[in-house]
Amino acid sequence: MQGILDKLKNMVLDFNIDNAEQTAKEAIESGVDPIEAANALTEGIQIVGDKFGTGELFLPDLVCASEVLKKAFPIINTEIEKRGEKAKSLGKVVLGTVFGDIHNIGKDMVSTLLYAAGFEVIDLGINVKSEDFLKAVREESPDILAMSALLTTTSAEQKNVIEGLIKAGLRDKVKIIVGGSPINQEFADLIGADGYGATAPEGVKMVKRFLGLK
Ligand code: B12
Repeated sequence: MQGILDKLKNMVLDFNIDNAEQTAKEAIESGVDPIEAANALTEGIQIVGDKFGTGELFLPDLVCASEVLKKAFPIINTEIEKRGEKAKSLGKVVLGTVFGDIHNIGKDMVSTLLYAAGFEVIDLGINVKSEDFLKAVREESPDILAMSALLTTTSAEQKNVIEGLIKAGLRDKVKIIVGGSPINQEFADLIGADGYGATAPEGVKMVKRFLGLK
């Protein structure tokens, strides 16, 4: 199994867009745990992101690596969903990446794992304006609002949304969880979120805890 996991990670590091779908299918056919497969892809993109951060790689490299993920993740996510428990809805989650931010891969992983765990997920997508989060909370009455932000600049948008909910008298109607690479527990506390998850599985655990589920 380690061989196919390394192959997934290396295809991100090698920007191997052409083989991405085929390798993802191969991984699924090999019987590997699809969550481990997703983690292998994540490890690869994190290395690329770090190298971009240190100036060793450039924006086109980031774009190519994310193209690999865009092709491989839907195949892996479909398998995670297939293996999930979809019998009944355990609760409703509204989810999105905040305004100004187009990173969707981590947000999609949170969405997939929540869905596979049995939650109804209303995914508002990327670059979601504060008013659209508010509208969804008002109209959908979710149990949980989950926000993702990958840029230091856009993480402040999570605070705007929470302030908007307070002003609209909706804050107490929903539990709010936040995540994304620049976020930590301290930031979550500072902006008045109810929880912070460093990973998608942590997010699922937190949602279950908030709803009194095991
Ligand atoms: C891929 C990528 C891109 C792709 C995005 C493609 C896409 N469709 O998403 C592209 C090339 C488009 C891109 C663009 C940019 N990017 Co970019 N990108 C990345 C990269 C390499 C990986 C992100 C990713 O997908 N990771 C894999 C997923 C699975 O991980 P994740 O998103 O962190 O999610 C996990 C957890 O954080 C958590 N999680 C995420 N959200 C949530 C939400 C909740 C509620 C919970 C509980 C958990 C949770 O669960 C996930 C899985 O366990 C990161 C590097 C990094 N280390 O994050 C840089 C990075 C985020 N990008 C960065 C930058 C600077 C940019 C640009 C500004 C570059 C530019 N000059 O144009 C633009 C901004 C565009 C915009 N307006 O949003 C910086 C941000 C620096 C900062 N702190 O502000 C980073 C950190 C790179 C770096 N080291 O400098 N990027």
